[in-house]
Amino acid sequence: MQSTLTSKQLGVLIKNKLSRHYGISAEEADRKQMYKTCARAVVEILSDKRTRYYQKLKDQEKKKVYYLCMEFLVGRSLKNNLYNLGLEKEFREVLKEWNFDLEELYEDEPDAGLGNGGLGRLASCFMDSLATMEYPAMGYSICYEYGLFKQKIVDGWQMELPDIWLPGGDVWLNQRNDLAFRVKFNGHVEEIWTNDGLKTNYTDYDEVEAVPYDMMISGANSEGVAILRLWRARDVDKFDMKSFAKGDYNRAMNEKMNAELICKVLYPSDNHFEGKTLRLRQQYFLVSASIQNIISDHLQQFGTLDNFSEKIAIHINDTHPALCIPELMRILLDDYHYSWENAYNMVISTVSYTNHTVLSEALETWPEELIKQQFPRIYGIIQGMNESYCQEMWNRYPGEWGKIERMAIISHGQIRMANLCVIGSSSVNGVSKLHSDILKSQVFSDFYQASSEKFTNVTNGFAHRRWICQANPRLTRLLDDCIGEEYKKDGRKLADFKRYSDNRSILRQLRDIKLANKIDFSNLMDQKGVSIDPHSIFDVQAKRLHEYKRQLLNVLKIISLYLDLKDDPNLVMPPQTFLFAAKAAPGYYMAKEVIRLIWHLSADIEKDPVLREKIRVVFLENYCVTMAEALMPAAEISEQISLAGKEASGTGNMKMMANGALTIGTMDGANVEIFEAVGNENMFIFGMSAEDVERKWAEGYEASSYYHNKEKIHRVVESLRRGFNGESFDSIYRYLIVGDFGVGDPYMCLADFEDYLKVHQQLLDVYLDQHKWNQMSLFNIAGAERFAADRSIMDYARNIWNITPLH
Ligand code: 26V
Repeated sequence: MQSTLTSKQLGVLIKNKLSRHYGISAEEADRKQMYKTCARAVVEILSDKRTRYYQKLKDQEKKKVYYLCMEFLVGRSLKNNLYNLGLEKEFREVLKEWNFDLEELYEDEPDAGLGNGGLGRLASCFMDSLATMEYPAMGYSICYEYGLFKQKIVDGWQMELPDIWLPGGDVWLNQRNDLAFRVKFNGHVEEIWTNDGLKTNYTDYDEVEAVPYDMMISGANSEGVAILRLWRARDVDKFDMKSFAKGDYNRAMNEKMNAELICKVLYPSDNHFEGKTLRLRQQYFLVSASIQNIISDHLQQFGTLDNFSEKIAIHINDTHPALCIPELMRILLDDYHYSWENAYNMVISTVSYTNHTVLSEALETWPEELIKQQFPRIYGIIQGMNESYCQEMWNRYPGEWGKIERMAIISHGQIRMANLCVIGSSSVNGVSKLHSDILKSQVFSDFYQASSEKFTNVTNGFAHRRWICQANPRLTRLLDDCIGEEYKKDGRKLADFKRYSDNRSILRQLRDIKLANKIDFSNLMDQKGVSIDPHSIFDVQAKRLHEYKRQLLNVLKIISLYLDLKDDPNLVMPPQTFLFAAKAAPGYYMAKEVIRLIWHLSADIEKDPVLREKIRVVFLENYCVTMAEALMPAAEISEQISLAGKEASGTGNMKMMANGALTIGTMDGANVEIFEAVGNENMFIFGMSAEDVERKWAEGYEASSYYHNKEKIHRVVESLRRGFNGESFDSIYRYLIVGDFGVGDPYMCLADFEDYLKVHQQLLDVYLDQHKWNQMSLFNIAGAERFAADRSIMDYARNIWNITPLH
């Protein structure tokens, strides 16, 4: 329910907090103090709400879901919680009395950037839906001291700076010392025979303490509150008093593990696996603390674990929390003495797994030796699972060594986390129809043959209240007027907006809204010293920088326009601004080269007053959730141009369509379902399909043949060697034509180039017909109906977790 606090009560609450924390009055507070105080007031309101909600859930003994994820890309919390609590108006009024502007206070909050991109933002959108729809749920992750790095571009080079979010972000965290658990690493395991059979004895281990910090997320207009529990590591006090008494302070401290290191920083790489020991320790730390917490909660409520899988669903978001499978086994076996078979069945029926990528370089495999050294008992359990599964498959497929080898958890000294997840869970899903099909037919084809019932699809979604209602208030007002407010609770109602597709006044309003949002965005960028013409077309590619996402293909298209204009400065072309926003993983050379290319191309164009009138390139530094919230409402063209078969889903594509942008894209990930939703006439599809791509590889792809035979391609690629703004890009030229295997770039930019250019031109032609464009835009907003995260969560709840909401 919406909170029923009056402005007056709120005023008292804020004044009390100011006095308690700072000993000052409202008139004396500065903006930072006021932001923190408002946040503290919201936390108090949320705590009360949570207490009531959790009591009800407990009384009903409802089944709960625990969502484990190494990343939650939360962004800001104040605005979202005030919106969801229905308290924005009251806060605004109270603050105004003291001459504070709520919108300005929002700007004082740092983003909680505890994630890399799609995976972590999805997890955060899901928390919002779980709370809003009142599903019993809790998220678990790590409280990184530094989130995803801050990006600075210096002369085209990406620099990474630490993201110091806790001063300012910490007000949302509620430390729970009462719920600390110990996590054990290293040491030795012995098996000993006792009267009760074989027992394991774990000795010489190192310990750290895991302390939870809870972040509460209010449901929108509901009684629900979701808790995101973030673990921090703390040294277990093993202070050696004897050494200290002798004056040997160093030795006295030696026993410490330096636990804080575990939670120091989020690994900044997405879709690329690096086998770093600290990362593995982070993963086990998350998993062990969370599973211990889940078990102790369950025992407190039910006094037995016999009904564990009836009452609990554990979801692992990608393979990163995969060790929760052997960890749960370990506790059931060693601490609660279940038989191997019973424990195994309990684990499988509790756990479900989502895969988020098919890129082979992203698949996690850890050396057996490392797992053995770090978590010897867990290693033993993985071995046991591997043996029993291989045996089972051997009985089913006698003699099929190759197949069994592919399905094994352990192979060639490596532990394959994806196989562990498939074997150790009852459900495996991809994140779009196409992606789930590829999982079945390629990545997990053997498993699909063996256990087809495990495999399913849940297409991703986005928190539409955040990404439409909060980010785009102008569009929200128009929607409210046209279709009422029901769509806020039920995203599917957005489809009603289609009724207005022939209403000229509404279409004009849509255009005005887009322009106003573009002006807002330009003003925002102006403050950062970036000038953007709000009357040019905003063509946006905003996502992590990765070869498979093909920002380079977009650049090649722009270079082609650039060369056309150099040849004929009088060429008629509507003015376009190409906006790029992307962070590259710090060690990813080619991604950083592409940023450098974008930057120098931009500088080159800026120097030419004729060119600048028609095409401009802007690299938006430090893309983050907060910037996305300003950018999505201003986007007119949404670039979703990954090589087909590679982008698992994409979610930026959904956010931009919902804000009225038209997609130019390939038939990849959720683009396929966007296409189903809006039809060919409301989208610009180009390039090879996933099947075409497979065929092309089988036939033999050679980038150089495009380069030699296609004049336009040749011209564009050549220009890379000559360079831009005085910088040559020979590295990219070689990447495109030669690549690592002599056949050119593995993501086939050149193969899709001509079609891309052609379709981009068609798009520009349509843009000139504003009526038609606005109509298409409207169909996209309405078509976003099926991409509300609420719908994804309902799919998970019904088909995978088997949970029901409070009401
Ligand atoms: C892998 C690794 C390897 C170890 C270091 C840290 C790290 C972080 C992330 C990953 C895998 C990331 C996979 C991912 O983000 N996939 C994206 O998931 C989105 C939500 O499902 C989806 O929309 C995107 O298409 C997909 O690329």
